[in-house]
Amino acid sequence: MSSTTFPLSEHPLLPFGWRESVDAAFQEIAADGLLPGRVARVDGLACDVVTALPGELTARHLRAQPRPVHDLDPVLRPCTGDWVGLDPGGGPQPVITAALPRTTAIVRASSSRRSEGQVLAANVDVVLITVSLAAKPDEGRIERFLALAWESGARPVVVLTKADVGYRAERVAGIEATAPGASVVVVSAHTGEGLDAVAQTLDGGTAALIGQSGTGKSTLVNALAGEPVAVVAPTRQRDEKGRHTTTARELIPIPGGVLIDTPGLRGVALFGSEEGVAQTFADIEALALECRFSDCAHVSEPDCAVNAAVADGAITARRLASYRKLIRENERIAARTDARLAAQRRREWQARVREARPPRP
Ligand SMILES: Nc1nc2c(ncn2[C@@H]2O[C@H](COP(=O)(O)OP(=O)(O)O)[C@@H](O)[C@H]2O)c(=O)[nH]1
Ligand SMILES: [Mg+2]
Ligand SMILES: [Zn+2]
Repeated sequence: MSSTTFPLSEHPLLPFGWRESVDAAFQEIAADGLLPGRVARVDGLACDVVTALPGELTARHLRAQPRPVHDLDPVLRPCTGDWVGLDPGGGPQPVITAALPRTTAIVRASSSRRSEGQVLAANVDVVLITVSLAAKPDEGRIERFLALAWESGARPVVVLTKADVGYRAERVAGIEATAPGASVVVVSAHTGEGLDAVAQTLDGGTAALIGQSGTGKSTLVNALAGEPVAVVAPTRQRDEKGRHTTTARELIPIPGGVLIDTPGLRGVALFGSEEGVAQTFADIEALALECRFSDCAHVSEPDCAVNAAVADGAITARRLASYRKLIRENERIAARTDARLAAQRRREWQARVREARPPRP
């Protein structure tokens, strides 16, 4: 079976994000007789994959021929949201032997081995960053999530949850100021407020939810799906240190798009996000162009436009400190070859995808 078996408008994977660009990209690997699918969850070396066949397949992945896409770099292993080609005939279990180049990827430093990257989700159009209004917002953490989101290549949207218990106009305004260029949506899964606005940001595409655990991601997924989907049925896994952790990631079709729920993240360490940090702090970067010295560090230089903005209250001292901190963090990561290589590869994929895109009619 190949992707050409179905007309685009009737493809069984439409609810999972199948679209013209995916269809076109699969034409190439369909020639090898591979079954197209999308990774719905990863559990060690096993991946749950949705395909045109009914139900979910559990497939293995390996360093495979003819397209050796998955080598030992964890960033290149299949992750939720990947479009893959399965060899259905290679034994008792289908094997993932190819993957489409990713259009976007949310990559953080692996929590236990900071020198490795970990992809939280791939091929997402939107990153929904959930922040609970029921607690005092941690702006530095929001900026960190935003840097990760901008770096992924997807559109960040800050979703302020639990408006029914925590709405405060000044809280919302404060968060808007930390997220220039991103949309900010206020929701309550309990009252239904803002759900349509969140759904509209998907524009028919795929959105990954990231945010601290307890901020209401799974509740939001259920509310958007309109039914309790089994998103919080965590699979028991061992992490790299052998401890049991609960991790579950799922690809969930909703009316008007696809959601990827990710496990709650206690923290996010950046993994090569220079661009992402620059976009997160676009306000500071724009001001820096007005500094007298082009290499101004915005500390005590004369005619520093950034410090002038801090002095007159346009930028908070906290935000400037956060900007500096994330830049330093990136510099430390950039000093490590493996992270540099991974960033390089990510750029290469993105370039390949851009080249592969069919010209617009
Ligand atoms: N009041 C209120 N509580 C919510 C809302 N959304 C989620 N919660 C509660 O917040 C807690 C964590 O929600 P959950 O969806 O598991 O968060 P996750 O860890 O981000 O997936 C649960 O007790 C929910 O009932 C909301 O809109 N309003
Ligand atoms: Mg959850
Ligand atoms: Zn300056």
